[in-house]
Amino acid sequence: MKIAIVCYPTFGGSGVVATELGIALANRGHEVHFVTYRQPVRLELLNNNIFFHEVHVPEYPLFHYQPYELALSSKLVDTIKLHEIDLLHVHYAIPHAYAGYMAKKMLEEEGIYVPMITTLHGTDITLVGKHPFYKPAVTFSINQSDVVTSVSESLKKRTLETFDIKGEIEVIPNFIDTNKYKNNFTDCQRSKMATDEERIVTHISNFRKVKRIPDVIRVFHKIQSTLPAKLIMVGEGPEKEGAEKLCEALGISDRVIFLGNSNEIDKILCFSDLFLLPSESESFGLAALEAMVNRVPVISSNAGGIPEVNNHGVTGFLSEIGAIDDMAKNAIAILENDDTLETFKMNAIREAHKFDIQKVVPLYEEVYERAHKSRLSNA
Ligand code: GMT
Repeated sequence: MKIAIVCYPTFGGSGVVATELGIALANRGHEVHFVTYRQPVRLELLNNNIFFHEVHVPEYPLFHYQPYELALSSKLVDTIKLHEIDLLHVHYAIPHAYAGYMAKKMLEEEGIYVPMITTLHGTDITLVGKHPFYKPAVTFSINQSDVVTSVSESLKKRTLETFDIKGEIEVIPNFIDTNKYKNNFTDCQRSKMATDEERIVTHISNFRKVKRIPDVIRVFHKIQSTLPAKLIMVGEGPEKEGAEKLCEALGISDRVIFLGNSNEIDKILCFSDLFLLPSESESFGLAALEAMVNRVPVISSNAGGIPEVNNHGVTGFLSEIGAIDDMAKNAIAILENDDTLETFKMNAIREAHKFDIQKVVPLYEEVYERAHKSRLSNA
C-alpha cells in the first residue's frame, strides 16, 4: 500500500511513534511518504520504500502567522496525486487532521478519494485541542476522519468526554521494537556517569509544565538523601532553567546532569536504574515504555494512560500526581536492594514486550485495509 504520513518531526512522542510506524511499514513492504516541515528526528532515509516531502511555508510580511495548514494541505494534494497514494495517516489532530481534511476535499473535486486515518496522541486532546479557540475545528476534523485511533483507553475516554464525537475511536497502543534492544546490555558505559555505588535515576521529556519537572528534582532530592545516586535529565524545554535553579537551591547540582536533547536515549537508559515520570497528564507515556524495554523500572504518577503501561508493584510504582514523598519512598524501596532492583528490571523488560512492534503494527495494517476497502466502494 502507498501511505502518506503527516507528523511533527521533533523529539515529541507523537512524531517518534509516527516515524517508527512508518519505518516498520516500509520494512513490511509498504511505500511510505512522510509529509512534514523537517526530516523527522528518528528517520533515516536509507530505505527504498521511504520518501520525505518537505512542507515549505514561504514568509510573507502581510501574515502575522504563516499559514502552515494551507501549505501542508497543498503539499498533500500534490504528493498524493504524484505518487498515487492510497491513504493518509495523520498523527496529532492539530492542525494535521484539519489540513488532511482540506486535502481530501480538494482531491475529491478531481475525482480522487483518499481515506484519512487520524491518530490522537494526547495534548492534541487533553491540553491544546479542548481550548475553546480550537475545539470546533478539532471536533470537526476528528468527525470527518474515516478512522480515528487513540494511543490508550484513557485518551479514548477523555476524547469522548471532551468532544462531541460521532463515530468509533479504536485504541491502538504505542509500541516498541524489542528486537533493537536484544544485545544492548553489554556495552553500557556506566562508569562515565557514576561510581559503582551510585544508582542512576533518569528523566527524559520535553520539559514542559505538564511533565512536572520540579517533582522530578524533589523526588530525586529525597532519594539521594537516603542512598548515593545521580540524576540524568534528558531533553530541552521551558522548564529546564527553573530545574537547574531548583537543583542549585537544594544543593544537589553536583549530582544532577542535564544532557539536553539526545538521539542516544537508549545508551542513557542502558545504564539507568530508575526512570521518573511524575506527569500531570500523559496519554500513554512512551518514555516510560522506552525505559522499560531497556530494563529500567518506572516511578510515575497515575495520570491518564500511564497505568496502562507502568504496572503498579511489578514494573515500578504509581502515585497520585504531586505525591513526592510517596514517589521517593517507592523509588528508595526499589533502589536500596540489589535483588529487588533486579526483579523490577526483569519485570520491566518482560512487560515492555507486550507492546512489541510486531504485535501492534498489524493492528494499523488492519485499519488501513478496512479504510482502503471503503475507498474502493467510494470510488
Ligand atoms: O508532551 C509530550 O510528551 C509530547 C506529546 C506528543 O504528542 O508529541 O506526547 C504525547 O504523545 C505520546 C505518543 O503517543 C504519548 O506517549 C504521550 O503520553 C503524550 N503526551 C501527553 O499526553 C502529555
